[in-house]
Amino acid sequence: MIKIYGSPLSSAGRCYWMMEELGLPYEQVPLNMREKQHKSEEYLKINPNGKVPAIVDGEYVLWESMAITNYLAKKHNSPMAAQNAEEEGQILQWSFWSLVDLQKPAVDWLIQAMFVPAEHRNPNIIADAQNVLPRYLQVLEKGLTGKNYLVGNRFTVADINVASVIGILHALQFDLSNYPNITKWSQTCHSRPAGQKVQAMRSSTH
Ligand SMILES: N[C@@H](CCC(=O)N[C@@H](CS)C(=O)NCC(=O)O)C(=O)O
Repeated sequence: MIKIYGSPLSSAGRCYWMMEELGLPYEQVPLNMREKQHKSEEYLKINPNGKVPAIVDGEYVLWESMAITNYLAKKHNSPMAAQNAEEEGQILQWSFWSLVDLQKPAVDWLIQAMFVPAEHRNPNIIADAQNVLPRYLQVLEKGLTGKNYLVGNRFTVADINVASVIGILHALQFDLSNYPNITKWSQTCHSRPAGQKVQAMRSSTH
């Protein structure tokens, strides 16, 4: 059975979401980050970056969360995978963009707000994130104009990848009321049974 390394609270969450969408069995290997299990010699053989997630699917090993969601959809011939080169380009466009541009400020803010003790918090990092996020959110808002989903008029890997990044903003209680398209689409994505299941997994994870 496929093994997914990393807690649903981490970037592994989007891989669990994909597996739940596919309705396939998997084994969760959460790894205790406080005990540095993600830096163990054994785990570094799976992901030499010492980060989660990673998957082991038989003999096949893969890391990078969005490469994993893409692989899983394609491997299982899901309609969530790209059906042609144009769709593939768009799925990768939104995925790379969300990881490189959108997630960076969101995670910087999340780390300050949730993991750095108040006395060591750097308000400039939070202010910088709050400053830059609207620029990216406007791109997504525009990209969703007149559309229910990002690519191909159906729920795809792109929606899981980008909506999981928007999930970080929900965790930060970021006010998305200026972005009606994002709000509606995110609600559509996160309210899917698989999205709800992963949310429940997150809530029961410490
Ligand atoms: N781009 C990578 C990022 C992976 C990543 O930064 N994971 C975090 C948890 S969300 C991690 O393992 N951090 C531990 C560390 O950096 O030591 C992906 O999407 O898979």
